[in-house]
Amino acid sequence: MSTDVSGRSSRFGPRKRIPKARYSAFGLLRRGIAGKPWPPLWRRCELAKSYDVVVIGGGVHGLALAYYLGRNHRIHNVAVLEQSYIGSGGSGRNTAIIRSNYLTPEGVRFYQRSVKLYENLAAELNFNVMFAQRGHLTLAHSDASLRTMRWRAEVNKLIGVDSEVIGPAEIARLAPFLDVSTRTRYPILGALYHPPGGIIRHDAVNWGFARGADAFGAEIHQQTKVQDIEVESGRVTGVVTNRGRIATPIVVNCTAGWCTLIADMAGVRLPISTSPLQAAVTEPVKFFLDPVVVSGSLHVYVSQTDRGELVFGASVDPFTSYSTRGSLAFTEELAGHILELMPSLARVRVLRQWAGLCDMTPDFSPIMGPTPVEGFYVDVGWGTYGYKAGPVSGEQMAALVATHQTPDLIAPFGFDRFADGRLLGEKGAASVGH
Ligand code: PYC
Repeated sequence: MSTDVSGRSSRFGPRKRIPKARYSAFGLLRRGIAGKPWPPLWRRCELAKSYDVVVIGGGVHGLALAYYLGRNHRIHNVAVLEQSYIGSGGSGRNTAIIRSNYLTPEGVRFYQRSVKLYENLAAELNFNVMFAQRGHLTLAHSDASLRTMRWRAEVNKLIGVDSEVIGPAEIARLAPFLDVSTRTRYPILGALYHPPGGIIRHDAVNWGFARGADAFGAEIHQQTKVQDIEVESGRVTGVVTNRGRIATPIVVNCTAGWCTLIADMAGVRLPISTSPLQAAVTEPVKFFLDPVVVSGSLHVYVSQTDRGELVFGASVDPFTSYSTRGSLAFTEELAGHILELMPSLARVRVLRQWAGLCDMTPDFSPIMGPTPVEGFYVDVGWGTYGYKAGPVSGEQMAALVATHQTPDLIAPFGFDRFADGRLLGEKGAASVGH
């Protein structure tokens, strides 16, 4: 008899897969001619009385975890609980940038694996996630930031991640609309160029993982809010939701924005504070910007979608809040900084702005792994980096849940590092200053 994740009775059977309609040009043609609609991506299920694993949070992390539990470990009796609709939190609010040009060796290795998984994700999930590896430029406007770029480039290269420091002439070749003259208030001295970086269609990633997780048996429960986590004699026994109680030996907190509130329910206090991060999108314009452009000193980043819209972001708001509303102060400041970089955008109109919530840790690195409460795991504290890590954290957390062994790739990010003083400072790899 095989053992289950709690090491008790076995309910994990052989690999199980619910057949899904295959997406292809031929399939599209066939259904178009026959007038046959595509089936729903995932099932709607009644909430069961118990699950082997309960994942809290229906964003890319929770959905990827459910997918890899089924795909890699044959753990199918899984519920993903989402208080709203899937991808309604950070997974649908981020600016969709993917990269692995981090500062610490631990961070670079981890995100390197994530980029690899993202590269193959469309084929893996049979879902077009539109990953466009158009390159990523982090501009340096001072000697100090140029020094950090060189440091990042060296760490990246040692680990096998393609990054190098380039000068203004090469920057102008890659992004001709940037003002690389020395007449500006913050002249561009150089940049960290990271060719594998790019942008992705974040909703497609969420839906693709949801469909994949469903195919491996996981149940996705939207509009299901966790109200309490039951702990007896130091171990998890169940979860109370607005739709009833669930018995389970394993709960994984994959939430962003609400991660401290969920952890508090299990009696685990996280060293995290939550702040909004705002973003905006313009009307579509003719395609002119290939790479993602980031300026830490000017606190902006910009990319152009395949449809031509410019997507902008800035640093996190300088206060803690759960608000996801945009503010005029953000738009004004953003516009001022963008025009310093690309004066020709002066007449482009902003269509929409919004905010997501970022859970900031003291060292700007996430917290992944077990907690002092047996059966209660966390995959939280992603700050402004969460979306880049969706597939890899799902894959690695699934291995941890299934084997009770912390995989090497995530071992440095454990909850215990704060007590042990093993911080992993990734502030220098943030897109913008904080
Ligand atoms: O780390 O690349 C990044 C990023 C962009 C927006 C938020 N984080």
